Amino acid sequence: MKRRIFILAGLLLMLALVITACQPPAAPPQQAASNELNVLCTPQVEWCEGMKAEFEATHPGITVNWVRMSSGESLTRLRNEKDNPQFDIWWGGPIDSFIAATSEGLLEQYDSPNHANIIDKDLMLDPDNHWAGIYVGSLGFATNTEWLAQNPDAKAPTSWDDLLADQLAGQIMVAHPSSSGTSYTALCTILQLKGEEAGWEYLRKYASQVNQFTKSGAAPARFVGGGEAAVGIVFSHDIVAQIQAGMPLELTFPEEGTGYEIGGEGIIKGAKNLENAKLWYDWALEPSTQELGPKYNAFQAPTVKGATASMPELLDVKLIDYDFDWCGQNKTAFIDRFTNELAGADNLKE
Ligand code: S7P
Repeated sequence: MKRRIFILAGLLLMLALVITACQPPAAPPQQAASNELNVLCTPQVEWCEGMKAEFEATHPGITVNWVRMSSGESLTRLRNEKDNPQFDIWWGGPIDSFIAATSEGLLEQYDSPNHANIIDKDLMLDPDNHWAGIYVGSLGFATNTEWLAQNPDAKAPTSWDDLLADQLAGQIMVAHPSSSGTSYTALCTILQLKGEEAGWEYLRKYASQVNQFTKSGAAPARFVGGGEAAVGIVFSHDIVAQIQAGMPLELTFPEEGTGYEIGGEGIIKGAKNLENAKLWYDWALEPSTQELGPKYNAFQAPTVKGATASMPELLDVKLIDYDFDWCGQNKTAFIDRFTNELAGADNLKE
């Protein structure tokens, strides 16, 4: 009897061993879903704040922390934090900087299902899915109308060459291209319109007309509106925002053609809250999200089908065939040349 029990116990043990061996390997311990998202936000503070609130309303479990930084500052920050990224997603600012960031390995690839919404994928989507376009805006000139009234022989500029007039010596305000994507868009526009050699010659004269280089691209519209200079070079939607806020400004465009931006977004390589970053990225490519801009005084045109532009006339001007890839790949070299040969930027350092 004892022997039979012994054999039966042995068989049961063997059976248990066989069953265990056939089990699939145990799943790794589940990571707790993160409830945070750190956004590097490059547009205006009001829009960043609004987008935080809108996203949190759509995703109640996630808290968005954001910091507003100009494009050049953002790029420097991402380079410095490459081994320990503090941001999960970069939202806004011209794609020239996203192209530069991609070539430096700072952005994660993400094939969003909402890429299908994009109007023009050749123009507005990185072929390797490191960034996508989320808005479009054109460069314009903001002229103080009180200054125009006090200078009856002057007129609001309608050409890049008008900026070099003696009357505007020390009266131009623009951001520095090392910190600002707006200003870099202007620099690269000039190089494309005039060709490199004549472009750098023009930029030397242009830099000498400048009253002050600001850190942020939209700031000159406020300063010019406040009478600190006569003309600012700013994205037209930022000029409109200041006009709507009551600033005495006239918006004009250069007749020979103006540059434009595609504002981008991209997930930071090594993002600690990757799944939440993907949620934001997808959400930013929804038509309803892109129609939120005007609620926060942002009048850029959308990049996705089904979203209506609030001010389509801002793109209904002569635009140059802006080469984003060329401007993105040469960003560091062009900015170094501008800073070393034409205008230092020490006063803009933190
Ligand atoms: O205000 C919105 C906006 O003009 O800001 C971005 C701008 O380039 C960021 O500022 P910086 O020039 O200081 O980098 C634009 O992408 C956006 O349209």
